Amino acid sequence: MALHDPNETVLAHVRGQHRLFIDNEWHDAASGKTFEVRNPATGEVVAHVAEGEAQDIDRAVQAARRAFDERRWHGLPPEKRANIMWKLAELFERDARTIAEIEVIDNGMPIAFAEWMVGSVVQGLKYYAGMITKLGGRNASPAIASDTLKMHAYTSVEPVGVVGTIIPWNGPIGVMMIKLSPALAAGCSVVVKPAELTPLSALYAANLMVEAGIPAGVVNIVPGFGATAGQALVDHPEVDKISFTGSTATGKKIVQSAAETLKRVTLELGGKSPVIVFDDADPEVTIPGAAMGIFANTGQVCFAGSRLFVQKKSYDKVVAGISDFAKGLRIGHGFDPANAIGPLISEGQRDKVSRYLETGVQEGAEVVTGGSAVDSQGYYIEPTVFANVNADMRIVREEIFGPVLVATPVDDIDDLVRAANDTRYGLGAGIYTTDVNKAHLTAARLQAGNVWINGYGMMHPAMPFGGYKESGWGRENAEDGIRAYQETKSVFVYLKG
Ligand code: TXE
Repeated sequence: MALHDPNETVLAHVRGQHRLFIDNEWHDAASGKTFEVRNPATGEVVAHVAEGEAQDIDRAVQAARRAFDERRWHGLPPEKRANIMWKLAELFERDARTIAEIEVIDNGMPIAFAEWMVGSVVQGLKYYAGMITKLGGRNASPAIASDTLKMHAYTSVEPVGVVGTIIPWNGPIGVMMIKLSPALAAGCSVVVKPAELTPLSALYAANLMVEAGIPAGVVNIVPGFGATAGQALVDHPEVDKISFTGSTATGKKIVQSAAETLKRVTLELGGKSPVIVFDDADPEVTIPGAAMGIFANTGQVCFAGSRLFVQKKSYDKVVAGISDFAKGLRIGHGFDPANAIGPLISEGQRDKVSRYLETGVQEGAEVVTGGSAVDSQGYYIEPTVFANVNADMRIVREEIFGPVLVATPVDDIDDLVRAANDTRYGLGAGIYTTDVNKAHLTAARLQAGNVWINGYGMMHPAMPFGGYKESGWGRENAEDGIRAYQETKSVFVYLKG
């Protein structure tokens, strides 16, 4: 099969030297160590990247601290910062194809998915660039007075300081920028720790930060492993805030460590999101919506709709429809636009998902379609639908993070809601119905930070994104998103007389 050749810029970047980006300069790791990065579509090593550890994280944090204390970024007039962020958005737009192709090589995702993700980065940067000139505090109106005391009081909203962001591998540039855009708009300095499996797009973006005119030390990027680089960032006393996206287990560890210095923490964690289909749902909307709700990005999406609940009358038809849809999805390299399902990120993740497929069968679930890894050098797994499951099975309770859907027939709205909420997670939920009344009543009862009706996974910078329960703390995007990178100060002025 002839594949599209990546453009020259992509090849030059991937094959180039990958060092740590600190204070707008490139550095080797203090230890001199590097680590390998593989293309999950082929299993080949495509790059070697400097491996940051505690000493490098310290260097980056000190650079971020200096930039913050010297007010290099938040001391600039808001219009100037807005212009720089807008320019950064335009640079992402200019290089969108290049960044998308880097993601295909590094993460394995289909090119269309990568392009959508870079588009959402541009949208988010422009949204927050626009917000910078509208930020401000408020007055206690018009003056606070009692018989004995008169005063004027106001709040000022300030950047929280130095932010450490820890990024997963499933949407590398998208997740990095959903954190960086509001952090920059708030005026913070940032140290980014990309995922060890996918550091390449972040390092490409570093050049765009310099080109846009972001001052030295405001954005620093230190690739490395979680237990060393990530943990050092969480432990560092000069870091004021940690923003993390990743597994719930690591999120809990981060909270425990961050408690030592009482850092502010935002967490976007795992999910086992339900998708509810009522008898009156429109199949033309429901089948592709529910199928791509789980199979997009090979199921490696925090809000993947992995548990399907269908009202009994429609159950067989909907499960058969989604299974047929799954069979029609072409599996293969992300550069071929005909392929809808890319590889999983790593051999380890492929093996983990394979084990879940075996567990499902052992637990007594029925494989309706898929069920196996694909015999290939890349880390591919067939889109899989399990039926005949019950609420206690591991494949129903645990986040698999692969293209695996579990389907359950359910009676009425009360059962649907009860079953949907029967999880420790609460990130996303889908509802398919043509009855607008039922749609809103159900949405109100679901314990999830994001509810999608007659579609799945829509996101927008103006809409807060985050989870209930063990899916996280706080929200990204919108005004909630920037609040995560701000402190509020109350200022009181005594008025004599
Ligand atoms: O995740 P981790 P992993 C789930 C998914 C996957 C599983 C394991 O089920 O199979 O997690 O993946 C950094 N201090 N999700 O091991 O550990 C790490 O270097 C500070 C779902 O990749 O959460 C990486 O940059 N940082 C999830 C980031 O955390 C630490 C997306 C994520 O890695 C650290 C990813 C530590 N002690 C995985 N340990 C989603 N819901 O979106 C690790 N890291």
